Amino acid sequence: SNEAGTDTPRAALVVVANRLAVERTTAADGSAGWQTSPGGLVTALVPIMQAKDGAWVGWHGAPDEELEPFHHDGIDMIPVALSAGEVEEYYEGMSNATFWPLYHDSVAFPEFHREWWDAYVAVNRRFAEAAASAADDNGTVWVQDYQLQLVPSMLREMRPDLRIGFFLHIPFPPSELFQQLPWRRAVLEGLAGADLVGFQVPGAATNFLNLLRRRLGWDTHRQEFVRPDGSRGRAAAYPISIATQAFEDLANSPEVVERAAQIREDLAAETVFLGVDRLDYTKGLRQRVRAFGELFTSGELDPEKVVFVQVATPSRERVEEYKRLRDDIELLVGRINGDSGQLGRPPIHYLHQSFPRDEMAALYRAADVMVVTPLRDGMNLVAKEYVACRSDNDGALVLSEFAGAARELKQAWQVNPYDIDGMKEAILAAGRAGKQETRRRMRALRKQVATHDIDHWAETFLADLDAI
Ligand code: GDG
Repeated sequence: SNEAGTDTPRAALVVVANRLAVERTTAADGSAGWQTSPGGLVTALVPIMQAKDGAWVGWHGAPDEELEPFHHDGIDMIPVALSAGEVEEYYEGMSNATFWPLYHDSVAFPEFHREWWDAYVAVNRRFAEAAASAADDNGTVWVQDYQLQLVPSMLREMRPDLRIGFFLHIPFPPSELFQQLPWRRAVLEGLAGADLVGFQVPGAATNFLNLLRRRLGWDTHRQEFVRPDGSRGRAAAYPISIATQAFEDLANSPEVVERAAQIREDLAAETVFLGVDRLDYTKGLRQRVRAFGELFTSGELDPEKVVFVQVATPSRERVEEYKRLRDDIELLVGRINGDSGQLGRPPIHYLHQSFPRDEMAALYRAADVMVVTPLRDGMNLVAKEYVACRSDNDGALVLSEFAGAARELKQAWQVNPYDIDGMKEAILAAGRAGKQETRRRMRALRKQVATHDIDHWAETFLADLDAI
């Protein structure tokens, strides 16, 4: 049966995300095609969806283009069209210049624009409609992330038969910050349309439940909330993870082992520090680079023996704050290399590029110390990937307390990224730690990441949603 009366195939499990699970490819002969996206979420969900007759609703990445649903890799892909104006207002604006900074402790100033909000509502409705016509009777819909916070309640209204899950990949802020949002009520009601609202850490679920109680006057009882119509939902933490085994296997492949050795040879350093982040102001790059700059200038890190490699993957380059960040970082790095470098030996190797996964694995393998110091981060997968790649049990992790991952990766050298002196001490301590201590810590970290991988995350969430 198909209540919506469309030709779209009806799926038992529908995932709704800003982006579709595929990317465009161009073959050697110039013909266009699709390939499954390499990201962790897609990799984890594809087998589940193949087994469950799944459909994926998302934007295909090109503005002003309407596409028909198509089948790829055993999954029905349902493209949602966005106009160029909507990309600006719903995606770059409301999602990435309002929600993103607001939810990350307002480390950059969130902008509030009513036109952006209107576009956000309209686009969320379009995604909800697409999901409503894709889902089979009594099916399950799993909505992903901050771009689509209104979809759960919209969908609930359109299709009360559905089981609806929502997962927020980024932090959910304390009420003092959230309450700045002019559309706070709509967002809370939007999320609470889900039967299960998942967050990265328990504190985020608590923030959300507190807001439902104080702002909307709803009853809550532990993880449960009661909507005005008497129906109930749940909010809880499901810390996301990585395909641990796949990363480990990749890191142990002969090509990656060889490439890691080559990187060490090229860098010709006793100690290699590494940072890998999207170039984003939440990642604490300004503070991190400053800390390394001071360590190199003071000689506490010897620029003749130590290098710091920072991969800063290009990101959201049309958003103003990101342009500013890039300029700041490049000025800082240039200044430090100018002050402390020698011919052929810059202390900081800064790469504003993105690399294939095997190159990332080789870098992880080659680094003595991984430095992950976000000012605020929902989880941070880079920290987990580094751990997964160290089956040699070597390597030290410096990790911000303000990454969701800090709750699980307790044996890292944890730092407050706002405390530059504290960060410098931790960087030095991690760099100087003896093999025995490094290995003791790495073994414990590896145990955590091995037993809590992305399959565990997806299965736990879907099982809990199913049990509601
Ligand atoms: C959001 C939340 C949460 C980066 N550069 C390259 C590359 N990457 C890959 C990393 C990693 C991923 O991108 C980044 O994930 P993170 O978790 O570190 O950060 P966000 O992008 O901000 O992700 C975050 C996550 O969602 C999941 O819920 O953990 O808190 O902010 O996998 O390896 N990969 C390749 N080349 C690069 O140059 N191949």
